Amino acid sequence: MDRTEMIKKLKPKLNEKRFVHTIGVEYTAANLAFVHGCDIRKARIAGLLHDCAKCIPTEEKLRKAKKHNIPINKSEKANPDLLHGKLGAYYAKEKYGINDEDILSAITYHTTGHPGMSLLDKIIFVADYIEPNRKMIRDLTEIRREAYQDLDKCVIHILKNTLIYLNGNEVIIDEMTKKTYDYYVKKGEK
Ligand code: DGI
Ligand code: FE
Ligand code: FE
Repeated sequence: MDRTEMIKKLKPKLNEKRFVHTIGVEYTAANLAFVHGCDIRKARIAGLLHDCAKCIPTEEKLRKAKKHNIPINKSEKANPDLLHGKLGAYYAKEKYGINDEDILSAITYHTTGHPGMSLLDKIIFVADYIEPNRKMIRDLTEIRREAYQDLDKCVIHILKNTLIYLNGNEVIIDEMTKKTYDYYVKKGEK
């Protein structure tokens, strides 16, 4: 499936704001791939499809995950919107014909990250946070600079701010978010 065909399929699945964000992530991921020496084609596809399941209604996300035998953890049960990464990777494969495990992993983990992320995983995780249509949030100017200068430092900064934000909202924090943060802080200390 080429990009035009992919977009034709994807656009009706998203609202206008999410589509604009998606194109922003695609181009930001491509730019990060230029700088950090990652496969540009993979970065663009992962960027395009990362939120393909985002606009499915919350309860339906849970239903679809069960239907497709996607494992659901405690925090995903409490907050099924977190499933849009795993569900997105499922649709990328089944509906968009993506069999590349690197792309599917980047989509799967784009919300929480995971310990030992690949370069492409990190690029999508970061591009999702910094793309130009994101509303200004704490430290975003600095985080955008770090994205091009020190990717691991940038990943830690995003996770740290996400954890602060989530703590403030008193929601259940996915174990993976915390694990990923601890992993990269430790890695940075070495
Ligand atoms: O899908 P996007 O909005 O582009 O970005 P995303 O996939 O990073 O999702 C962001 C949302 O996910 C935001 O509302 C915060 C939430 N989130 C991220 N990590 C966790 C989390 N929510 C909970 N409950 N627990 C987490 O660990
Ligand atoms: Fe997302
Ligand atoms: Fe996103």
